[in-house]
Amino acid sequence: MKKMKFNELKNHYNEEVVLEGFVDKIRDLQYVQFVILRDRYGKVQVTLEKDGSMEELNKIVSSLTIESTVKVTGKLLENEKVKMGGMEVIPTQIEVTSESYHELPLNYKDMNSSGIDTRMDLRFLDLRNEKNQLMFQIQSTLQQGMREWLYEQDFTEIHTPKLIGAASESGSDVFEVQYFDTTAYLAQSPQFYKQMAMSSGFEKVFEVAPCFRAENSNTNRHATEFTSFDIECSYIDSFLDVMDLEEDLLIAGLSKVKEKWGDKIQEVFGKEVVVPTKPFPRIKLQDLYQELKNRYHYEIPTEDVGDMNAEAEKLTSRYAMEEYGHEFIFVTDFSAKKRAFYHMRKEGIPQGYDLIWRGCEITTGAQREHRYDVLVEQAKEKGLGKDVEFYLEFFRYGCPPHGGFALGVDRLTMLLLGTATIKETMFLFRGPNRITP
Ligand code: AMO
Repeated sequence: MKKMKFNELKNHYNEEVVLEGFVDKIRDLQYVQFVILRDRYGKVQVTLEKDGSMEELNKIVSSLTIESTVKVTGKLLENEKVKMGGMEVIPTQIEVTSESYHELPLNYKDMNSSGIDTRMDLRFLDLRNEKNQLMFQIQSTLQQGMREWLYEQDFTEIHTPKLIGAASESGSDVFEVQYFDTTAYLAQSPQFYKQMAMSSGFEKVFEVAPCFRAENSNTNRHATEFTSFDIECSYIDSFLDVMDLEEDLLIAGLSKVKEKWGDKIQEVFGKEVVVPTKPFPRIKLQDLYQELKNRYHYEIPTEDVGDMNAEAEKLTSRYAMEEYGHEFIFVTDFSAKKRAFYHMRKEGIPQGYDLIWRGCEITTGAQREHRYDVLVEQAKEKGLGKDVEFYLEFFRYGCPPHGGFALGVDRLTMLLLGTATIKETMFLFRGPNRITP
């Protein structure tokens, strides 16, 4: 007898089926018992008459508790009167495979009944919520779409170490860990190693992996550990090639999501999945400042000059929609002071960009400085010494011109589905005040 998922049942009326799932609801009435089972695909009703023909099973159901898991064998019947999919199962066997002993500490079916922190504490239950389950299926599809596209373009998926001997982005914001009798650090990004792959002649690589940031920021978009979708490729002519590549990658990911989940996202999250058109609008930072000033009377505060901040990002998206009817916009020509030392510069201007989507930065990308002497100077200028010595070696024996970018997967999901915080779109959130469960 075949074990079936609940979305396959429609083709098996009048057959014996085996179903496994959680007990979602029980109605124990005078003459009949109903048990609603739930698996990740849906719900199905199990119906038991109390006419003496199945007393043993009636007893099992009488002592059954909500959220236990069961294995039910029985006959699947079509029954128009049953609201739940017009079908029911008449059981011949019920086996309780795991008993839920206690009243649930979280009403996971109603997300508004608990605060976000309680939900995070009890995330294993919170994730039983249908909307949450859907969120991770969608995130998975998004990554599948992007991965498939990269494989088609002949990219190699790599895995770089997360335990490293020196800071990988900047000296600050790095977690130290004791490593035998020395100190190691958690990788802030795979930046140096994906560039190493270019020096090694890999030409096109990507990695989907955790990044660790010791930033004490409690915003809706920051986590201390997040998943980064990192890309690097060789023999580019300029950072414009990197931007073109990112456009195609996002179009591939969002097309896949729209095709599979577009209607469901609209229904459950009230968000339209818009597959963007190429090219995405592009604007230089100084021109953007001018637009924000003229249109919205916004002036970038002194400490952020040469860079963006959360408010500027929000207004930038508004500008992109009003001016171009586009959800995405690339911002280029940041100040060298505000950008990493490994960005190539032309006449002092970093050859890189940020990509803004729905009011939030989702990517930093750039052409990298691959000329050893120049790179050494730029590292020195940022006060980086010993920490980057191993990295600088990558550029001494020939290294193709190259560039790349990183997309935050959790942030992307947050913006795609319009959740209030990144905590909701992470399997388990990690922040300054949370490293459990
Ligand atoms: P950057 O630091 O801008 O660039 O990070 C790239 C993208 O990762 C996401 N991100 C975050 N998501 C959640 N919580 C955080 N604390 C967090 N920090 C960053 C964002 C961001 O745009 N090495 C470069 C990339 C490159 O040049 O290839 C880097 O790490 O979506």
